[in-house]
Amino acid sequence: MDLFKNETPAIQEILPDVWLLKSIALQNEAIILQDLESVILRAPLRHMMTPMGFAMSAAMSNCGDLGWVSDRKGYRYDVIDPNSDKLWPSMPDSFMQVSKQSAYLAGFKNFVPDACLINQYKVNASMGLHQDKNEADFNQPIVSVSLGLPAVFLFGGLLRSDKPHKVLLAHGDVLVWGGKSRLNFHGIMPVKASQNAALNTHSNPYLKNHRVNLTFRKAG
Ligand code: MD6
Ligand code: FE
Repeated sequence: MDLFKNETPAIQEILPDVWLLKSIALQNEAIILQDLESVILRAPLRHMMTPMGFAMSAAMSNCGDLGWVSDRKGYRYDVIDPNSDKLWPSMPDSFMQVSKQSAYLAGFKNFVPDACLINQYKVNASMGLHQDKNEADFNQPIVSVSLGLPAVFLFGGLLRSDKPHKVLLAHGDVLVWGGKSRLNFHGIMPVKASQNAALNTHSNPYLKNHRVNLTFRKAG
């Protein structure tokens, strides 16, 4: 599969060791959306419980060898979907391709994800500031693909109290992040209903009302 045809996508290091690849996932959009639909048919989106006992605002699922789960016992990666007691769906080739290619372009030449967390946000859903630290090797980057409604990504520092930068993530954008930023706090501002039609480069009715984020990691 030729991901990039003749175009070189715009890649920018927007903050130290944080790369934004604008629109890169649009090149394989149709197959990514089709694969997303089949994954969530097999492992439906659900609102996981935080260790404190609150339902998370984003609905989640996973594919790949490992899935990120949260419940009263804490956060962890598990090979089993607790809702079905089966393995998570395998990682589709289109997901593998876009994540490896994006990591490669950001300088991570041997990134092979074993986990893809799927977050679905309805209007007003958000994600509080957190660190990603359940993974085994912090030298591996994280690759994050945004689909559907745009969102403001908050990118803070190593302390929860550090004032975050704001980054607009639109449909098809990929963020790759690692190195000295790997453990920085980050979150998602409440997602707004579509206002700027120019950011809706798709015609998918589901994506007009939802933001979906695919977060790829080498977790194990
Ligand atoms: C989201 N993403 O974009 C939530 N974490 O919906 C994350 O929490 C995240 O996008 C680490 C690296 C990239 C991310
Ligand atoms: Fe995160």
